[in-house]
Amino acid sequence: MRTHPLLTRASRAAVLLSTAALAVTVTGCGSSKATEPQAAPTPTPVEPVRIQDPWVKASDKDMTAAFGTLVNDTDTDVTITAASTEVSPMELHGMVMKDGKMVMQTLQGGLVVKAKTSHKLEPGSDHLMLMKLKRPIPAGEQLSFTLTFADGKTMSFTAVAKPFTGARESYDPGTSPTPATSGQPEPVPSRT
Ligand SMILES: [Cu+2]
Repeated sequence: MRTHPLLTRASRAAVLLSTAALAVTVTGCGSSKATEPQAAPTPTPVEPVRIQDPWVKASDKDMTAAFGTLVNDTDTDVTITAASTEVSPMELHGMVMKDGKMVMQTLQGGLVVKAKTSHKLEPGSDHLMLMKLKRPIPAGEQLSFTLTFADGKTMSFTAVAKPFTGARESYDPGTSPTPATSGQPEPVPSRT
């Protein structure tokens, strides 16, 4: 059986045509999909509070504190409910007058930074307390801290350790100062 040359050519053309049509359809579809903007979420991190000049009191004792100026640029009060760092459990402390002297005390209800104001954390005033240091904090060391806010958001910052000899606050309520545990160096994790 012989195929008619004309028919063969015609059918081949038809095949070519349909292939071309298919190709056009495919590219058309693909390109339309590609150009469609997939509205990439551009997160604009609005930190409720920023901290200026953060620093930690260098310490060879088992307690120390972190300071700095908390700045709230927003229109709403911001409450810091917790602070954390890897070398110590932390508390939010304020100073109260007790029996004629200033003692530090846990801030009940957190540390509030009022709207459009700055709140100074400094020796003798509110501070971020490091309660039981695992190791001494030498001057010059950089420590990372994380603040947690009432809405669950967090903010991290790095503070440098500075020598500071003033403001030897005593801690209320009557926690007996525990002598720094000696001779138990933490195992240093080796990074290979
Ligand atoms: Cu304190």
